[in-house]
Amino acid sequence: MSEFVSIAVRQEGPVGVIELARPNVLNALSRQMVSEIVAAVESFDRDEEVRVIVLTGRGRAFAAGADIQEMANDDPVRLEWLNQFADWDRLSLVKTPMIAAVNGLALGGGFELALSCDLIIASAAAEFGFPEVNLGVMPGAGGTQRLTKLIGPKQALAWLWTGERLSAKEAHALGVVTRVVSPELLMEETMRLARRLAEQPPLALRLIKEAVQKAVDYPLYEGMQFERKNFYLLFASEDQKEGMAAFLEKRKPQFRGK
Ligand code: CO8
Repeated sequence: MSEFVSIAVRQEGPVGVIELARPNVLNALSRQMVSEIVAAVESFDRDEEVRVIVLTGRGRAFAAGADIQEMANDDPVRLEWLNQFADWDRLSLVKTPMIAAVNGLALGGGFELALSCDLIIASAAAEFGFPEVNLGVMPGAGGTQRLTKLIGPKQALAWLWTGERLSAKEAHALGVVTRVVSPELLMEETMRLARRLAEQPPLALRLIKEAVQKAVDYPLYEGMQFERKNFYLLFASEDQKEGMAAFLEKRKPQFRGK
């Protein structure tokens, strides 16, 4: 994956790591960078060896939002033809568990990128916010929607209207951040969690992710039906046989994603 210029990609055993690597502009998300992130994520997603994907940022930011330099002269017609959000939509289709390891500022599109991940592990030094309003615009990659579904309209509006940055601790208290860790332990703790998830049965993780995502969008009854179908489906897997046999034989299961 050496064709990338704005990200660095590596694989550590079953964990695919994508590092945003334009630290001199606080990892501002140029369109090329977003395309590269999505390409790297999709490539990991289709690799059976990769069980978890971790996204992080180099330097003092996770990402300080869309690249304002690139966006400043846009107009609606150009934006329509660019159709840049199609890239973001593809992130929602990724089945592999994704963890954002937020090392510093996660602003605007950077916050939206973190919200597109399934879990957010934040350094205690990280800050989260939507400063778009200060530029006379608003979030465009799901910020108003994902944040509101997570924390409700009253909290979301106050955050989005003021453009204020909240600490990792405050974001955790609101339920946006999964866990806060000290800055020097961020990658260690994230990789520990990633490796732990990589030992879990991958098909079950994927179907649980799908069902939890439906819980956000579906009414309860439809969500329950969806959950049930996925529950039945897992009984077609070898991992279900292995998991239950291992329990009965009092040994550790070996899951293979089959
Ligand atoms: N775009 C372009 N360049 C940026 C960005 C950005 N978002 N953020 C920082 N930079 C650059 C700065 O211009 C500066 O470059 P240079 O050294 O060449 O002048 C360098 O990064 C370092 O930044 P600062 O000197 O400003 O560092 P400070 O510590 O003084 O300030 C801040 C840090 C407060 C984060 C400040 O840089 C800032 O306010 N940045 C802009 C944050 C922002 O408004 N983000 C929202 C952008 S809009 C958006 O995200 C819309 C999302 C919609 C869809 C997403 C599509 C990808």
